[in-house]
Amino acid sequence: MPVVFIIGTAGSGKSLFTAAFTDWLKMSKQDVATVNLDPGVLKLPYSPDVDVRNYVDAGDVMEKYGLGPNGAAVMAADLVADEVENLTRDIDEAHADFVLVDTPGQMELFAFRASGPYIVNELTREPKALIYLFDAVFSANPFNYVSNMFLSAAVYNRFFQPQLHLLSKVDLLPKKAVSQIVEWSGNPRALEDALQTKVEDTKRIFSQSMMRSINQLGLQFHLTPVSARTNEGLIAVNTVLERLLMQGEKYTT
Ligand SMILES: Nc1nc2c(ncn2[C@@H]2O[C@H](COP(=O)(O)OP(=O)(O)OP(=O)(O)O)[C@@H](O)[C@H]2O)c(=O)[nH]1
Ligand SMILES: [Mg+2]
Repeated sequence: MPVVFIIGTAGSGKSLFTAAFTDWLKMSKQDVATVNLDPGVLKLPYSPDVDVRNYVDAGDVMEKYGLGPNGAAVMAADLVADEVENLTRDIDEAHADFVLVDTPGQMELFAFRASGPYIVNELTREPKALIYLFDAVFSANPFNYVSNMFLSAAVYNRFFQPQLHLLSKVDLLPKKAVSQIVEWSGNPRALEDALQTKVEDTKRIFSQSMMRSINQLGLQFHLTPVSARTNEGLIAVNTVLERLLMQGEKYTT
C-alpha cells in the first residue's frame, strides 16, 4: 500500500492538491484514502478518511496549556508523534490501495522537528514517497526558485525518501512563465542565465553558489506543472508517481 506525503511551504497548495488528486484518482477507479496530519487546520477542501484532529487538536492544546497559536502548533506537532499507532490502525481500517497524506500548513513543523520524520518512518506501509510543491507564483522569480530548491533539498535531507517535485497553481501564471520555470528545473544553465539577468549583485552571487552546491549533491528537481483548480498535470503526476513508487527511484543521481 503506497503512502505519499504532500509537503510544501505554507499556502503552497498542499490541501487543495490532496483534494484534487484524490478526486482524480477516484475517477480513475483507484482506491485512495486521505489523511489529514494538520492538528491546527479549521477547514479542509476534502473529507479526510483519517484525521489527526481526532487525537490532537491545536485549539485544545492552546486552551489546555495556555499557549499562543505558534506555541500550540509546535506542541501539537510533537504530540502527534505519540499517535502513530492510532493513525496506523485508522489507515489500515480505511482498506485503501493508496494513501495520500496532507501535512501541516507550516512545513517546518513537519520537516524540521523530530515528529515528522518519526511518523514517516513509523507508518509501516510501503512504499513511501514525498511530493514537494513549488508554488508557481512564488517560484516565478529565479531568486525565490533557488530558495525553494534549497528548502526541498533540506526536506530530502530530513526524510531520505523518494521525492517528487510539482509546480503548483500553474493556472495563475501565463503558459510562457510556467515553461520557463520548468526549463530551470531541468537545465541548470537556463537557471544560471535567469539569475544573471534578473537578480542583482550579492543576491545573484549567493543564489548562483547555492544552486551550484545543490546541483553538486546530485539532487534532481524536474518539476511537473499542476493545477488543483483545472486538474492540469494530474495524469502526469500519476505516471511519474507510479514510476517512482514501483522502481523506488531515488531523488539523487
Ligand atoms: N488558483 C489556484 N489556487 C490554488 C491552487 N491550489 C491552491 N490554491 C489556493 O491557494 C491557497 C492555499 O491553498 P491550500 O491548499 O490551503 O494550501 P496549503 O499548502 O494546504 O496551505 P496551509 O496548509 O494553510 O499551509 C488557497 O486559497 C487555495 O484556494 C491552484 O492550483 N490554483
Ligand atoms: Mg493545508
